[in-house]
Amino acid sequence: MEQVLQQIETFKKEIEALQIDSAKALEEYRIKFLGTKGLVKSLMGEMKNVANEQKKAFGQSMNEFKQFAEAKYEEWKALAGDGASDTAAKIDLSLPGDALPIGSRHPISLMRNRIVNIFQRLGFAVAEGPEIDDDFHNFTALNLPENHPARDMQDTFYISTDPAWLLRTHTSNVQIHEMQKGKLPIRIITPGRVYRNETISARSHCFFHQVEGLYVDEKVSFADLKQTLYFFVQEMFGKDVKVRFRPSYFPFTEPSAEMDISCLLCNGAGCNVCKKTGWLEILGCGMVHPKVLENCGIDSNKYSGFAFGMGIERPALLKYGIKDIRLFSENDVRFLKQFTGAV
Ligand code: 2NL
Repeated sequence: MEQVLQQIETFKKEIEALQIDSAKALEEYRIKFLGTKGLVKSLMGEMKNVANEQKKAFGQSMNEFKQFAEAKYEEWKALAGDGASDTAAKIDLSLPGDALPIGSRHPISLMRNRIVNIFQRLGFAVAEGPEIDDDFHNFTALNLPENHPARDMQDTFYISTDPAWLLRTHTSNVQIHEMQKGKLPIRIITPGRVYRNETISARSHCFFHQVEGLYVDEKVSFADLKQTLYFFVQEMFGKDVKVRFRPSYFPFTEPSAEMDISCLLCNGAGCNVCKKTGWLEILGCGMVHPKVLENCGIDSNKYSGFAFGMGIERPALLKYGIKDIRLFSENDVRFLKQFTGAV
């Protein structure tokens, strides 16, 4: 018994004298004294050799020693932070922290923000809505007839067919929701992700991004539409860019048009990007079909509106000289970090 008590005193002195200054030293200490094969455990094992009347006193000394050794361990561990640091007690808390590496915005976000910003300056508000929606908000309200090819399983991801819930194929569903609220006038821009059942390639993907716009008020005209989009193009691509409108067809607008800009790369002379035409198609637009207004409970005799829609991927490919649309969704850091600092 005496011998063991002396041992305890010796160990106490040893611990007092220790200089724990690294996570490694701390771990060595833990193993030596507190581990399953450590000294505390093995001294405890001496209990069986102690005379019965001394067991109580021995137990008390042992407990005290164990608590002392554990307290020391906790003290050092606290000094070393989470124990991963190698400097333990030497940490200088007054030093500035390590700067976090600055991330970069995704090129799709950059392009979306540029587009949205221009329309915000014209008084358009950003509206968002669900990526999963019902058949009415994605198709029926937009005057897409029951047998329209866009409704085909080949083109649309259905979550259920009866009733039909789907991944939206355009952000028009957001505009339908907004019109249903019945608060007029409406001047909104709806950026977001959309889904189509397409084979993934360098040029197309099964999800991509769109910005649509909608302006509904009394006496909104096609002239308003043209001037709004003309302003957008000048802000986006510069004052020298030329614009043309071509007649087109969408079930949800009448009349409908597509807007081209003079090719940014060859300035209209004809190159590979514009397929020798000198023009790039950038958006579709038109006057909101009266049936669409009525489907949303808006009086089409009193109100009219214009709408437009454009993809984000294509202008981003053009602006940043990217050759493969799949890079946008692979999240390869080597690709993404090239946009550090871009706005
Ligand atoms: C394109 C063409 C377009 C619209 C989208 C729209 C929305 C409502 C009512 C009427 Cl709620 N129209 N959106 C109109 C014309 C064209 O998108 O080529 N997009 C990439």
